[in-house]
Amino acid sequence: MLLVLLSLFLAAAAHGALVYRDFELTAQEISPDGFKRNAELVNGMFPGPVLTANKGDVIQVNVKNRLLDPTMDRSTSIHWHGILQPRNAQNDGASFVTQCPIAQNQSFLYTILPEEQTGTYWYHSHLKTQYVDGIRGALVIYDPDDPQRDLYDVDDPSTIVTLADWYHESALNLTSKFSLAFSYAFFAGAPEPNPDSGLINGVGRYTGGPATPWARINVTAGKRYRLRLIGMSTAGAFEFSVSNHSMTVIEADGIAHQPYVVDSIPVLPGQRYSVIINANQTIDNYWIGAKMTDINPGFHGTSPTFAVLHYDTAPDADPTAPQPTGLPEGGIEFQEFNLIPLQNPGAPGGDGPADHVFNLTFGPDAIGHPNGDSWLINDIQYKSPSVPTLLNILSSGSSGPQFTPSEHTLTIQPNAVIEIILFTLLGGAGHPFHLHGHAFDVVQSSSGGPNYINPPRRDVVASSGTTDKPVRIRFRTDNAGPWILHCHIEWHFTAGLAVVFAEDPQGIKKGPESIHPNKQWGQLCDIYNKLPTELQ
Ligand SMILES: *[C@@H]1O[C@H](CO)[C@@H](O)[C@H](O)[C@H]1NC(C)=O
Ligand SMILES: *[C@@H]1O[C@H](CO)[C@@H](O)[C@H](O)[C@H]1NC(C)=O
Ligand SMILES: *[C@@H]1O[C@H](CO)[C@@H](O)[C@H](O)[C@H]1NC(C)=O
Ligand SMILES: *[C@@H]1O[C@H](CO)[C@@H](O)[C@H](O)[C@H]1NC(C)=O
Ligand SMILES: *[C@@H]1O[C@H](CO)[C@@H](O)[C@H](O)[C@H]1NC(C)=O
Ligand SMILES: *[C@@H]1O[C@H](CO)[C@@H](O)[C@H](O)[C@H]1NC(C)=O
Ligand SMILES: [Cu+2]
Repeated sequence: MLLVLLSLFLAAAAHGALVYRDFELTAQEISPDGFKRNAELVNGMFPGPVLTANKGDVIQVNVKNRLLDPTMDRSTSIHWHGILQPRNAQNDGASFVTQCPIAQNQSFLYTILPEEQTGTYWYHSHLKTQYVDGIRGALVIYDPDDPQRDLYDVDDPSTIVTLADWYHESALNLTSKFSLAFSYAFFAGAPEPNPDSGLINGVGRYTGGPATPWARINVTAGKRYRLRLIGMSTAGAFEFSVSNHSMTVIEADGIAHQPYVVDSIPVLPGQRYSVIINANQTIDNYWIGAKMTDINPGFHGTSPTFAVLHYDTAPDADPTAPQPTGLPEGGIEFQEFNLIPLQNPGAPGGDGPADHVFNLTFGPDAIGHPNGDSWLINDIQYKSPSVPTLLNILSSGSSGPQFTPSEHTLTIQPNAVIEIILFTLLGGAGHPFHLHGHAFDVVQSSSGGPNYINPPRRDVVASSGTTDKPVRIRFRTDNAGPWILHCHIEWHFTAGLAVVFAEDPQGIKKGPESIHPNKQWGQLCDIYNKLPTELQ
């Protein structure tokens, strides 16, 4: 224990600072789109406070659970999305995978070790659908020696652009409504809750609602801005563009990529991009557009989601030009497959066969199945175990951990090339699959491939599956821990669209990669398991 602490502080001393923050979670009334509702907030804010650090820093966040509103989840856990957490899975924050939830009135100190990672990340509750109700915010790790620094002039918290969807009722309220109304297809088929609005930097409007002032991003003519786009929505996908300004993409999901000029870019739940905007147009106000759509065929259409790019000395007003509706005419549409990683490109295993291939076929179990209310992967609906996967592994005997069929946990060995095929008979637009513990190479995406030489590298991929072009991703097992792979549409995730990879269970228990949770972590389950059901 002492040793772990000591090495932590030595690590901080050797590389950077110790960044400490208090996150107090409370339920409070807010009205980001003009509609008042109770939401679950970090330090009273939506989005939560921006968490920034520099490369090499150690981040500690003390999460204090003061969630008292009975119409929302009152336990919690926080995931640091995209941070790989080597030898530190106990701080990944995924409920029932790497920890038991933090009970009401309890606190938990997360120690996050980004080590060499830099770029754009975010944090959010990882308990059921809780982040639908709030608890989400930006996490940015700046690189003082960014190899692409000469491409932009400004990169600070004012250039962070969060894209979120928003509902006028709590996730639990929506869940009960939808399961009553659609007994055959709770969140599995078309009927699932649609967001009421899209929010840019926590501000938006809903159809028929008041004219809430749009968020503004201020620029000075002649400067180049690194906008850090963060898709922190729960179902809605955004098509992002800035009128009269092209964008140069230089980062996807924390990984630097070669500059790629586009005019609009889709940002799905969980995805992030850095795009450079050159403020070289006539001094004026310009629309920032983020058309929100959803994969759901029952979705009520698009939602008007805008912000204003305001040049210094231009009037303090909205643009007078028409609002953009997506890709401008003749513009270049982003294609994921054109992204090339800046450093060490190339898929693990090259064009040779992977050591293990997992063919994950997914789809809803709904129509025609009277009890179907689920999403399945290879015919299994993921259900959280009562003993978190990490605790199960750490407390297992010499014969290794046992997993029940519904915790759909696949064991993978260290130093192997893993390929995952994400396949759905549904086709259509994408389900954004996110893997914890690894960034992966997208050797085949819906827009092209295969490419083993320099495919895009990221941590959320849209699996728009057609029969001949399923998405294929690859990673090398160099990070012992239990890592969940799940759809980032929260309604799908809670309905079972997930699997867990138990990576190197032996290595988790002993050896140089082993994981040593502290006493506070060890007490989480004891406290949580004693809670009355309605507080769990
Ligand atoms: C948490 O504290 C509140 C008062 O602040 C109390 O009403 C509630 O019962 C407490 N919850 C638990 C689980 O102890
Ligand atoms: C949930 O529904 C209840 C009952 O209609 C209502 O009182 C409450 O305000 C709702 N809560 C939220 C956050 O939507
Ligand atoms: C942008 O500039 C205006 C003044 O034109 C100021 O009122 C506003 O607070 C600024 N917004 C941000 C996000 O800095
Ligand atoms: C912005 O682009 C539109 C459409 O191409 C054009 O009509 C308009 O003049 C441009 N605005 C400015 C200020 O350049
Ligand atoms: C503005 O900047 C963009 C991106 O750097 C560039 O392609 C374009 O030519 C510039 N336009 C003007 C009018 O300087
Ligand atoms: C993956 O599984 C699906 C459904 O069983 C099957 O149609 C497909 O051919 C499989 N793909 C590969 C590459 O094995
Ligand atoms: Cu999905």
